[in-house]
Amino acid sequence: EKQFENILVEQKDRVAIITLNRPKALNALSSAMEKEVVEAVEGLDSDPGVGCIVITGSEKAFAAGADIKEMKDKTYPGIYLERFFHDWKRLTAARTPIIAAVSGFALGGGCELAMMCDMIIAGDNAKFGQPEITLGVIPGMGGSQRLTRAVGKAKAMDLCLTGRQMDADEAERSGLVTRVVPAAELLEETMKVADKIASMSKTTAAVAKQAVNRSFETTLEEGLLAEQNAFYALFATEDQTEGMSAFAEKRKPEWQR
Ligand code: CO8
Repeated sequence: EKQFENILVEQKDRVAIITLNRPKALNALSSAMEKEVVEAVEGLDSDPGVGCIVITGSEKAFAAGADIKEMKDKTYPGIYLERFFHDWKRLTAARTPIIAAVSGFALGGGCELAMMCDMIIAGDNAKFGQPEITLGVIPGMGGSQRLTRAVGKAKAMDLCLTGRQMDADEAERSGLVTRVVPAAELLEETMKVADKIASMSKTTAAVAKQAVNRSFETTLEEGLLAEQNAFYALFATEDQTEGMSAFAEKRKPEWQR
């Protein structure tokens, strides 16, 4: 078992849970935490025993942004040459579905980290925002791009230009979050979804995730072609044979994974 300093990693059946754990800084994202989260995700992603990854924080904060104290004295050449926070991108290369379970603040990089995940499930106390403008900067991990794709220009401009926070209900209405649940039941409700996903064929789930993500990168015609080819390709898997046979035989499928 690997020891991390800024996160906790545990596994329940086929679901792995990564808990951001810098409570004194409201889980502000540091470079050290970035390294650990990315390393943990890559390890879990390549583990056939893990069918879904949940990333969560504390009740008060999913993450209140990048660590402002770590960033404040950085210079342009410094931040550019070190490719500050570039490695978060590696999280989006994971094939395993990732759910962000958000309670409390998801601000700046915290909101952006949640948006890098495949689904966001929010406690009714969740607050989303891109307050970077109040610090004299702008979002840097996708806030101007993923947020705009998720909620549209009207809300994205509002959040990025005023720095205001959006509550869980507004986030759900706007299409940012998959569902809102009572804060006290956040992990329990998230685990139900995660268990369900993890009960599927890991290969099939990865292909489904990739197909949906493809729609953000390409035209409808190309996306449809990619989808159809992926569908055809799944007929080369034993999980397709098993899934369809199990249906016909009225039994539960047993996936190869
Ligand atoms: N960084 C560092 N420390 C933080 C951060 C943060 N982002 N957020 C909170 N903390 C610390 C506080 O400094 C405080 O520490 P201390 O006890 O030592 O003073 C502790 O956490 C508790 O915070 P508060 O006392 O402020 O708690 P409140 O409940 O009063 O307020 C808030 C909660 C509203 C969340 C408030 O803490 C806040 O406004 N935090 C900053 C939010 C913010 O501006 N986030 C955006 C940061 S910039 C960013 O994320 C850019 C990401 C893109 C980088 C991409 C690079 C390529």
